[in-house]
Amino acid sequence: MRILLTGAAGSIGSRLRRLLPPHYELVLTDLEPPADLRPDETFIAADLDDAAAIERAASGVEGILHFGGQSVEASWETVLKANIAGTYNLFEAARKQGVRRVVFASTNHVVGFYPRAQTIGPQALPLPDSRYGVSKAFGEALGALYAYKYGLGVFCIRIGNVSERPKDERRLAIWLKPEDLVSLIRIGLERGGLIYEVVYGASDNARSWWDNSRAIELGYRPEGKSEAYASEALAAQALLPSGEVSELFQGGPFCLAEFIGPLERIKRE
Ligand code: 15L
Repeated sequence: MRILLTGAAGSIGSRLRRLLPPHYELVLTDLEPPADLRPDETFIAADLDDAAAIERAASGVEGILHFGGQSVEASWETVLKANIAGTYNLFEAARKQGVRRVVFASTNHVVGFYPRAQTIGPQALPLPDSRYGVSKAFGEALGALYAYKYGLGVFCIRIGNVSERPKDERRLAIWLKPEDLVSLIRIGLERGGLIYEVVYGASDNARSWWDNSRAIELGYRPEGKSEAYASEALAAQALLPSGEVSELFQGGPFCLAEFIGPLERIKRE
């Protein structure tokens, strides 16, 4: 399968360039080429805000992995351009070019304001903790529209935190081992009959806040277990500043940024 990867120069994109080639023929895109682009890699420079450029990049591919755009909180202008207009351009390009599947990199920050004490599934109403989280909720909704109206297969992954090992207490609950992300991507691209799904991008984490049974039903078998890193993650946590808002909610520091309170107003059991 020939697959377009947006955000190829980003941190997850860079890992995927290393992990996906045994499975797929990749076409890479981003604003600028990755610094370590190899001669055997295909790269097309394109701004997500430029609909025509994205459509050209999507020509002749069977699937798109949409990992491009803004990946943390930013000004409204930035989020609007990169993640609202950009994601619209991406889905339009997929529709016009007859792309069969889109895997959308969503985020845990779509549901960041759920308390850590609550276990939620993919049907939880969005409670975004940032403009960035709102833009990813928009992307999930847009994916549903293109799946139901225009016949695409769309797989949204609410990614926790992708890294070699979980970095702190919060990441023990939401860690996603890079190889497990590849397993989810393969379900999104290859699973027969897929119309529209939302799953959580998390490994087999004992402290998880998410019910990921839908992903398991679709064939996901995560190999990463964050508990193996619990002592080092908790030691790193002890060095971080503590705070009620960032420790109460799933989105952590994304909830705290710009939070004006009072906390009692939104505290839930
Ligand atoms: C995200 O959505 C970000 O892209 C990533 O940089 C991390 O901040 C991650 O969430 C997280 O919640 O740890």
